[in-house]
Amino acid sequence: MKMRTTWRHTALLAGLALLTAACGGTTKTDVAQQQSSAPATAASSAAADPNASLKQGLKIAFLPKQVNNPYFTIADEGGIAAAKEFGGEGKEVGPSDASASSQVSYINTLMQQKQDAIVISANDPNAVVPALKQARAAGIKVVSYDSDTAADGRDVFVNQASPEDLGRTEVQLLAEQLGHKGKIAVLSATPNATNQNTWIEFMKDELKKPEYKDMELVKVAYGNDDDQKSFTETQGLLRSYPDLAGIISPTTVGIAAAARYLSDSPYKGKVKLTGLGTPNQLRKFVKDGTIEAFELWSPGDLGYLASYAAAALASGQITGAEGEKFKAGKLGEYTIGAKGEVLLGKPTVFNKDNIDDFDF
Ligand code: RAM
Repeated sequence: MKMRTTWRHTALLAGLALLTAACGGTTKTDVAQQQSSAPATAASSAAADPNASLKQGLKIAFLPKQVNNPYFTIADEGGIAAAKEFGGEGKEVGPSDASASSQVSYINTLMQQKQDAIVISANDPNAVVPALKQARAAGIKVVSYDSDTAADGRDVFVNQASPEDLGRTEVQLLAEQLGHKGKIAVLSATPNATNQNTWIEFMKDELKKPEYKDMELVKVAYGNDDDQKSFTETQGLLRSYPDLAGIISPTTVGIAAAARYLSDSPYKGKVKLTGLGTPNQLRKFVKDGTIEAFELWSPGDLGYLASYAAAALASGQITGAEGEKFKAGKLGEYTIGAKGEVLLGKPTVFNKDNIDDFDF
């Protein structure tokens, strides 16, 4: 990744261009918006000691939705780098598929290993909860990042961006490219993914506004964060709806597969594609005209922030209650919002003018 100052500067400029209208001016210390509609987390009864220093030698395990996903590789590298900074030890473990129950056996193993904290992106908000509850009862702190668990599965949720902004801006990005007309589809991750499902709800809500009266969401398809399945689902969408005008794929796996399919088909440049992807995976599709614009946050910063949140919990600095503050190294200070949520910040919109400024 480029130097931090470059990232911040470019992200700011790019973000301003398209996000201003949709964003309510939140900052990283504002109350985080909820990703799921789960009830509030009961913060631990132990009192937080804001002056406690971070313990040395903390063992922090990252459990992504799946390990063979470049997005999570970057996020977890960020988290492991943070652990090194605070004198801890980070590692990534996880399944190769993003199915609902694939993470449970990993949680059990991490519990046996007496990790100090588990940082998890949940494939299913509920399937992981019984195992996580056991881990928490054994004194392990749990931070969800990227995709939340039900509230009783974790202490803190580190949310990458406001889900409302993400859902609405995805629709806005596509609508601009379509002249606000035509049939559209969503190519999502797994049917149970908390993050994608929350964003899709906001997309549907955005589409209710009068300016989208000539746009119709015809289908939500699921590529399961599997490259081949996402590719086949894209093919299927175009077969079922030959007059499809656009696709939103709010998953880095989905958008890369859809772009590959479209770029090699007569639909290239005609069927518009947007969503959430990494600049390195999508650069060639922006350059060849398959994609005009897409969004993402910094995955490395997400993992880094989640790692510091885990360390602050494991050191007794915070308990996950609203209003508590902790320091996240180079990212500065964060405040825990309602329902135990911490918000990383705003995503960046990438297009042909700025994509070469990013390397991740
Ligand atoms: C995929 C995963 C992840 C999501 C990104 C945008 O890598 O589904 O959860 O946040 O896409």
